[in-house]
Amino acid sequence: MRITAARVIVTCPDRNFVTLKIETDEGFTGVGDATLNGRELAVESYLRDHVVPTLIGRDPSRIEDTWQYLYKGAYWRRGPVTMSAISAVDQALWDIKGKVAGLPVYQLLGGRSRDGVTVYGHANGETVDDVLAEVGKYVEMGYRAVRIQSGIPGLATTYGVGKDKLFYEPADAAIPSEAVWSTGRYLSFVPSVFQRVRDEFGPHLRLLHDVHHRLTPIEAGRLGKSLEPFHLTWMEDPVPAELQEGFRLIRQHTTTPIAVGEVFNTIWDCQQLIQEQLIDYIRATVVHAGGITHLRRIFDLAALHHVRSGSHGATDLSPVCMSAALHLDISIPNFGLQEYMRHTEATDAVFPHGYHFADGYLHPAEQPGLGVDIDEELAAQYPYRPASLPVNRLEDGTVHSW
Ligand code: CS2
Ligand code: MG
Repeated sequence: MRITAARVIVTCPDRNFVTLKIETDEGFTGVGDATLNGRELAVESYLRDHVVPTLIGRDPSRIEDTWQYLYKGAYWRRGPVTMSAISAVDQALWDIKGKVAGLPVYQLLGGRSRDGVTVYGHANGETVDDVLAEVGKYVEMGYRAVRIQSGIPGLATTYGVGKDKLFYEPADAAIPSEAVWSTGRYLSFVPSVFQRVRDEFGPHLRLLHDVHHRLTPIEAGRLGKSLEPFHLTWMEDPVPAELQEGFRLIRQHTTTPIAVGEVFNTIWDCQQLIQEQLIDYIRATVVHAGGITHLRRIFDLAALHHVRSGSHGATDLSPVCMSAALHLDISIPNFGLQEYMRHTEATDAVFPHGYHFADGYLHPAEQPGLGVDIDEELAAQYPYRPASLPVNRLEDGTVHSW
């Protein structure tokens, strides 16, 4: 079998997505997500101008070889643009392999290790009362784990607290909007939010919180310690992770579990964090971390060191990525949690998929391959719209987030 064509499709059904579709001479096709929030067209160009020409004529069954060719062959290794492009090819080749075998991809990865993929949703609101009402809705829908984000008194906006609820989208303007941040106001307020949530929902609902890289290690240690009475499942992205050893300081001060990795794109971004057991959950995901082939390598390393998976699953990761993520989630031994922010109806229509939510779990598609596709005619009705993630400043105007 040979690859005969590959197309990069950019579409904006309520938000931008970049998708690679590969065709073969035997009629099998595969899809891969290549969306990089706010930098979509950079990946589109990388794929169209530099990757697609090298795919034509290639044997689609050679997944590992193609991964190594694109990674080592480029000379310029790593980085989110490169790794998202490689990931899209990798996903599409796994999709084709599954279709050729007549099996869902999770069967090629060793089969099920569990019955369903436990997911968490996002309860966020401007006030604690709004947050409590949102948590109630998620509990009603059957969720077993909920991420809690609240507006902070004295701050006009807070990243992670959107106007929309189920479909919250942080990329909001062509030129980035700017928000003001105060670590002092944040640290003194957050514990009271979790106190109210535990008071109302009891000890068993799993609770999570995302710090969005806003703190230093010692500040994160203080936050983790102040949240210990509310036994969170995890405190996410407490500090930026370029300096992996920074996490040692957090670990010395708190038993609140730590999750990190949504911006990671290779195993080298987290090898120290994992090997020194400085984190509890690794949040890298298929689209930004080199596809199923490379993410499985990260999860295998994590399994040796008591670290579980907790893949990123915000709305900027398309249903193609979610499909691929679920095949990994259901099969690996050290699965932890999967983030699940629901896509809008328009997005779901452009990407028909076979996975479904029931009783707090996502269930992977049972069709051969990834079990997801792109409706190209419908996609063409939603042209690209520039949108960027916001920039954060301290009250004195300093650009923040370390
Ligand atoms: C967040 C995301 O889902 C999360 O954990 O951190 O909102 C993230 O900021 C966006 O996906 C960035 O594209
Ligand atoms: Mg996050």
